[in-house]
Amino acid sequence: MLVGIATSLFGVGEALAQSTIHVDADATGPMHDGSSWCQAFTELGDALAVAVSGDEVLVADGQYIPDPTGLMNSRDATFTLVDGVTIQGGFAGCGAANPDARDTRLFETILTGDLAGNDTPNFGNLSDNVLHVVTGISVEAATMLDGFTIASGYADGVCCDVPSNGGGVYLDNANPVISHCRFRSNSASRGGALYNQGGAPLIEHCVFENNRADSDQLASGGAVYTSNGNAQLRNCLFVGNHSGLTSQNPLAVGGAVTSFEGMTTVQNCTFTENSAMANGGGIFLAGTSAVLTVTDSIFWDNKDTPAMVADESAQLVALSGTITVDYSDIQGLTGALLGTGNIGLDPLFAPGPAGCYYLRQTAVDPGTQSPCVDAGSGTAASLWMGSSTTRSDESLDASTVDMGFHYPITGLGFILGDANRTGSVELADFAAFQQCYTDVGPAGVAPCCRVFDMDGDDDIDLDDYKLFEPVLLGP
Ligand SMILES: [Ca+2]
Ligand SMILES: [Ca+2]
Ligand SMILES: [Ca+2]
Ligand SMILES: [Ca+2]
Repeated sequence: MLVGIATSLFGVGEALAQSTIHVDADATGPMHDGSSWCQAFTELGDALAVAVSGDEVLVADGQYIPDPTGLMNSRDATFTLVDGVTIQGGFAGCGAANPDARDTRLFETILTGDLAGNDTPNFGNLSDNVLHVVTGISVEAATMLDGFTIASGYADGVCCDVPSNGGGVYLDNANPVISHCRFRSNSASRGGALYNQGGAPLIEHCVFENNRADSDQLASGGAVYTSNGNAQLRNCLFVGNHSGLTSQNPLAVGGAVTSFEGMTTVQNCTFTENSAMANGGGIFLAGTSAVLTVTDSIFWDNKDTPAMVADESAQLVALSGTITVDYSDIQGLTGALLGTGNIGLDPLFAPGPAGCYYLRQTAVDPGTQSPCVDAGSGTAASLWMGSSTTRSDESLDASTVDMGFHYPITGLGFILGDANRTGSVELADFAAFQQCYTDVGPAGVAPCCRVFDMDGDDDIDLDDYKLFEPVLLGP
């Protein structure tokens, strides 16, 4: 009897408090009301349809596609953020020993705009893809999207209406937190991965890789385009994003980011291998009252016209407006940007458990230490970087903050030669070794090839192969 009373009281309390709504593509049911991992909704859209402010939506690994049912144009399908609702991906879900276990790498949760499931590498077969994978309109700061891969949005409208902006995420006067997300293979005319109109989103701990702006003559912001807003970019990695890949887009600007009017704040971000056909391979700023504030960041090997050169203006440039940059590493630094604590030295990227853009450190690697270590504007702890790392052995950033993107702690360990980070060296790694071996030249070794510099002498040659082969074949 006492047990019965306790249960019913608990039930009442639960009904009044916030709800936790589960989503799992593999939920076994038989009910699918979101109440547990195996009774989860199998579609994210169904959970968002019933979520109200204060609810949390938890999503298990797998792939989720916006539902086009009932729409005149299937490409208008999108996941719409709900004000005050947090949406978190990366859970193990139904059937796992611990369904609440969370690891955004191990349990990758993908929101994709590829309705027909027919995309090919290098942006092939996009004509069926949704315009925006995620849409956020007028949501406030308690709204959160955390721990997802967002891929294959295609906002291919003609400049400059809504369908041309933000293939991955489209924000209109919205202030959400978007964190621990990975944006890849999204494209648009402006803001391939994310477009912000007038809002103040906080975008942190995100990786933007291989997104592009290219759909019309005025392509801009391969990864992010922010217009008349107050966007904060904190601890994000921008790598391999492009604005205008071909001569069809001769005016394309902002390989990684375009900031038009408003204020944009960039802290502890790394921009590398981004490019724009016209100006600003890293960041392009425009608008008479535009303000860009950059601290503790790295701009290296971003390129723009006339000859795809990685000089200072290819890293970040203002057509109009004001750039303030301090404690940052900028390739080709001329002094024209003024500021305090800036350097223009090779950041010496190093491979590690979760990627290619850690920093070389003498504590791990007997070679030269990256000039970006301990070169930032304050302590790591005071700048929200104290629980992440730039070191391949995953020691937390201590004392003065290091410049650039910080990786999360994975606990995976790291072995030289494991280019695809499976935890072992196998044939797939050998294929990558071959590509890196032929890649060697006067320009040096690409950051992701450094995983094969087995002897640590800054090249990939036969000496490295002699050390790689036994790891591949075993003793
Ligand atoms: Ca497709
Ligand atoms: Ca430090
Ligand atoms: Ca491997
Ligand atoms: Ca070597």
